Amino acid sequence: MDTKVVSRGFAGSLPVDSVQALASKNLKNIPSRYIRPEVEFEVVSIGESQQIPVIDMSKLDRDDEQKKLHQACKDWGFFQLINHGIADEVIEKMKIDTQEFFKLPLEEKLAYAQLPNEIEGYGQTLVRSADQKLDWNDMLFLFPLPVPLRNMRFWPTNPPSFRETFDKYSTELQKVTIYLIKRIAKNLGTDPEMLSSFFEDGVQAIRTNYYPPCAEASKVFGASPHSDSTGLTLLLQVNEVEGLQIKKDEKWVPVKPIPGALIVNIGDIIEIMSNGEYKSIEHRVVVNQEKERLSMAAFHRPKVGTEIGPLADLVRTNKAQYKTMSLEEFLRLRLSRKVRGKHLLNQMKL
Ligand SMILES: O=C(O)CCC(=O)C(=O)O
Repeated sequence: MDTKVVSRGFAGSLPVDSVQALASKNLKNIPSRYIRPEVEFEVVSIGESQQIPVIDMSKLDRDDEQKKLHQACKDWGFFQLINHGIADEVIEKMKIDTQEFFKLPLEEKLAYAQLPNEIEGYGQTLVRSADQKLDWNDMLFLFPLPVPLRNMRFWPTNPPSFRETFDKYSTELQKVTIYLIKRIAKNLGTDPEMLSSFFEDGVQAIRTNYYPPCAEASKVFGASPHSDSTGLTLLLQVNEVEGLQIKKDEKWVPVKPIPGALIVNIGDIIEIMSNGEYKSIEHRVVVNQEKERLSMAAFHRPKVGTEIGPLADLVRTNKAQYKTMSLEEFLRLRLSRKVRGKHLLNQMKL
């Protein structure tokens, strides 16, 4: 497999300081590169009624739950998934090992640091220029699937169980993804086996985010507003501290984590393949003044060689709304600039 296709060789990031190390200095005023005044001024919804839908995976063989899934994908692009079938022990162990990794001294974490021209490893997301504003976040970015793509150089060996835990967790997420993709295909009126075949042996990337507490929390982003260039993203809130907000009707809606649930969102690739019926929603992360927050975002993309474009079944009577291009071209476009809102989808529109 050509590993360059997914990350390597064209996705470099300029090295910047660890945010965790910066936060440990307890500075009253943080460096101006992190200050984003717009965070404070945009409207955040406070209504309890505006909460993302909850989908029960164990009931998806029933028509009513299947319809609920359709509405969730259409109206929200986000839902919380309960009864997903991943054993509590697998999730709990993943949470513990992740927290243990970020507790290691900086020098130990730096053994897994990103290399020039690669996004994999411990570091920050796509820093392209010396004056680019920065997110208040450190991350560990790995490609667990397909297996030949793994670069074990970046997989922590401390805590000692990390690799095994991560391998199990990634395999379980892949199974959930395939199941959901089939259910989504059914709702879209396309062949579930055909759509899921793109995602079997698909490219899975897991980004583990560490957001330290921040003295000027109301002025920074943990993650700048963006949509995901994936098919589906499955997010685990590792320590259940709130921070994720999604854009709905021009307001930011905070997502209240449900213990044990996974947060699922439609990515740009499913928006394109569904010819716009489902939407990939912009989201962002705000940080906390006192508490650290950890999350794991698992991005599921089709396998290398898949054409990214509206599915033929869905454009028989409707005009195609998006261009078609290879996954490789699509990812080059994605990685060619810093993450900003829905700019990638806008470039794909016809
Ligand atoms: O931390 C979160 O809740 C979301 C993270 C996210 O959007 C990302 O890693 O792309």
